[in-house]
Parts: sequence; structure tokens; C-alpha cells
Amino acid sequence: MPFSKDFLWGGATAANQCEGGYNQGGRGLANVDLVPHGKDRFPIITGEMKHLEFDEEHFYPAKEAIDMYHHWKDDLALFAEMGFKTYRMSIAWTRIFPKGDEQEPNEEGLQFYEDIFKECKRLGIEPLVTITHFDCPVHLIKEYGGWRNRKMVGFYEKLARTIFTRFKGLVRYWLTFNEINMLLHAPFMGAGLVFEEGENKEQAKYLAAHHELLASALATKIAHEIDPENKIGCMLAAGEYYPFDCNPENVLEAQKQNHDNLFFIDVQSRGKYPNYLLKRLEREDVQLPIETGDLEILAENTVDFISFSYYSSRVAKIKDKDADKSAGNIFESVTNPYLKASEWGWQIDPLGLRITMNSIYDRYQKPLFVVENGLGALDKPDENGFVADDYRIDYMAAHIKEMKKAVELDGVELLGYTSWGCIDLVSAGTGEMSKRYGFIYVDRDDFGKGTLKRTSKKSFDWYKKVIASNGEDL
Ligand code: P53
Repeated sequence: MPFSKDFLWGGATAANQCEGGYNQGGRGLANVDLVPHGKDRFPIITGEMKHLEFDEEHFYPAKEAIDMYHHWKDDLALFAEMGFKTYRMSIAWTRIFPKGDEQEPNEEGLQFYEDIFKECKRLGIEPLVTITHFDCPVHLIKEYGGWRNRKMVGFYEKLARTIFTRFKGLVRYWLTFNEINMLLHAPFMGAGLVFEEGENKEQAKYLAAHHELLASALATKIAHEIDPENKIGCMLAAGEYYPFDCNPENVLEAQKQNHDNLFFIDVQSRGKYPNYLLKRLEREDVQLPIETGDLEILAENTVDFISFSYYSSRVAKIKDKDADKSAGNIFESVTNPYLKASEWGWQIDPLGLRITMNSIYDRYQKPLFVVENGLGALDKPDENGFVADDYRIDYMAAHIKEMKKAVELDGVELLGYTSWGCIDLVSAGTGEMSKRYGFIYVDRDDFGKGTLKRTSKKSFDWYKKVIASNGEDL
């Protein structure tokens, strides 16, 4: 048996992609509420286009999303029916601190999550909670400029202390920042950054990076003080960069691209900035806003485990403007001729999961947790509303097989596996509902039409069987 009997099988969601109820229960506005569906989404999530108010011309999918705000109990019951041992979800910062800089938290928001965690407990589901999944109160962006401002560290610390205290005994597994390296690729989502005209963007991103890393270390410290049972993880948008070929220039390029993502985790897991990063920033004249005592905080408060999302591997090639770019992903990659791709152009590489797990485990020697993996696909319900998603089953079975080999053959320590979007939800990259990941179909389209009815897909029974057999019956 490669997986231990307490292996955490489950699924993952994020508040802004499923909750909705954006103006209910005292909730404040967040950056993620303001990213519309459509062509303006990309310039907005990358901080290139300022968009801090709703307008008439855009559709905002996060406002209602799949309305889990009102459906959570039924949805949890479906997860329990599949046999989930864990459920990864995120807390909407603006439910707890609607503006972000209040002295007192919003009780209604705290109660909302307490009810969810108590229900999880009743169902025997261990919550795995992301403290921030791409969300930042809009007030903190307008007043303080988002994570480029050091004051954000204090606001985050307050949020962390509030939830660790309130949910002590109900939640043990926490992730500080979802896909922390996304900050470099989608800085509005990753750090609430909107670039000013003429601003040095690289400098702004690394100010934000240091502040998030510091906030992550402080949250780790507080979590351990409040309850030594707490286990804190970092979270990386993973996917090994392969060299395009054995040209040493391409091998070096792959190493460089891997470094650019891994440096965050190097800090969170090893407790210090790696030299390759410090040297590069020095050459590029980018400053890290390190103050007295910061380096000690980073060094003393490293994470307990490493979590990551894995959808695809990537390919690095020295700059060549003619290279065929793999489509549809925020991460730069040239096309891998050995792999097929999803309908959204994300290349499918199950073996890449084993490779990625080995690289990460070799580097940090801490338990891993696969907290996102899955296939975004167009699902077509038949006349009875049933989706026969064999393509999703194939994708997941192939990935789980490779994950199993990483454990069984390579000895990687692995805490669990939560597939992404266990119930259909809004896509982070595109804002579409039609890019579906779930075992559960939700009747809602890209423009907010539909009954929100939930229907199990073919993959629902398949995953139930996978969990019941602890990964043996794929
Ligand atoms: P969507 C890009 C590349 C890798 C991971 O993505 C990414 C993204 C963002 O598009 O994000 C993670 O919804 C993220 C989730 C997101 C999921 O991947 O664009 O943590 O919020 O939904 C899938 O298909």
C-alpha cells in the first residue's frame, strides 16, 4: 500500500471562485470581485489596467459564483458522499475584516466559517484552509497600495491571529498564500498590485514578495504559538521546467526558470533568500525591503509541509521569438512536442507530476501535499443532465498513478491529494464557468444564467471508488 491509512484524499476550492454572496453577511469588497469575464480580465489580473469599481459593461462572475454561500451544507454532504477525508477551501479575508484595517473582526463572517468547520468535523472531513487565495480587500489596495506596503504585514498578521484563535481545535492544516509565485505573473491577484504609470514593476513585485514572505513566516509563528498541533504549509504553482533539448543553454534556462518560481518556497521552507536570487536582484538593481529582524523571523519560522498545484510541466528555451508558445496559461512555456493538450491548451503530463514531486522533495525534505490537480474541460450534459466525463477520469487516473510511483518507488513523503474544483466553479484565469473541473456539475453558464442545480458526473462515482480503495482502484 503506497498510501498510509490516514492519507488525506479530497478536493479543493477557493472562496472567490465558489462562494458568491459578495455583499452579504457584512462582507467587504475584494480585488477578486472586480476581475470580470472577458478580454479585460488579463490586463486587470496582471495589474496593467486599473479597475477598482464595478461598471455596467462587464460581467463579474465572482459576485455570485456558484453561490456556495447558500449551498455549502449540501455541497459538503456531496463531498462526504464521495468519502472526502479532507476539504481544501479558503477564507474570504473580507468576510473577516471587510476593509482589512479594522480593529475588530466581523462576527458574521467568523460564524459563517465556524459553521462550515463544525459541519466538516461532524462529517469526518479535515479542513485544509488557505488563508489568502488571490484575495485582498479593495480598501487596502486603494489606501495602502496592496502588498507593496509593509503595513499589509500587520493586517495579515491580525487576520491570521483572529482565525487561528477562533478556529483552534477545528482547523489544523493551513496554507498561508495560494500559489505565492503567482505574484510575479498575476500581481493584481497575487498581491493587490495595480501599477502606476512609469513605475518600476519589478521593484514593486519584489517589495510585495518580501512582505508576503514575512507575513507568511509571522503567521507560521503565531499558528505554532496558538496551537502546537497546527501544521502550516506554503503553496507553489508548481510544474517543472524541462530544458527544450540538451543544448546546455536551454538546460541553464530551465534551471533559471525553475529558480524564479522556487525562490519563494526556498525562503518559506529553508528560511533564507537563496544566493541566486540575491545576486540577480543586485544585478538588476532591485531592492528587497528587508528591515532589522526580518531575516531572523524568516529563519525561525519555516513551514511544516510543502503544498503545490500541478497541472502541467513547462518547457524552457533560450529566447527565440519564433518559438511555438503553449497557449492559454499564465506561465511562459514553449510547446512540448511529446504531449497532448487540454481544450484550453494546457499540456497534459502525468509523468511530470512524479518528476515535480521528486524535485521538490529532494530540495526540501519535508512532506508534500498535492493541493490542486485536475482537468479544465467543456462538459456536455446529456438529455438527463448527466456528464460522462471519461476524459477527466483518464486525466486523474494517470496523474494519481504517477503520484503513487513517487511515493512507492521514490519514497516521497506525501500527506494527501486534493483535486482542483471538486465542484464546478469559476475559472481563475479566464472567469469562465465553462472551464469545468468538478466531479459535480453546476448548472450555470459563463454569463450567470442557470439554476445552480448540482448533479454528480461519472467521475463522482469513480473518485468515490478511488478513495474507498485508498488509491488502488483507478
Ligand atoms: P484556471 C495559472 C496557472 C497555474 C495555476 O486555473 C493557476 C493559474 C491561474 O489561471 O491557478 C490555480 O481556473 C489556482 C486556482 C485556479 C486553478 O489553478 O485558470 O490556484 O485558483 O482556478 C486553475 O483554469
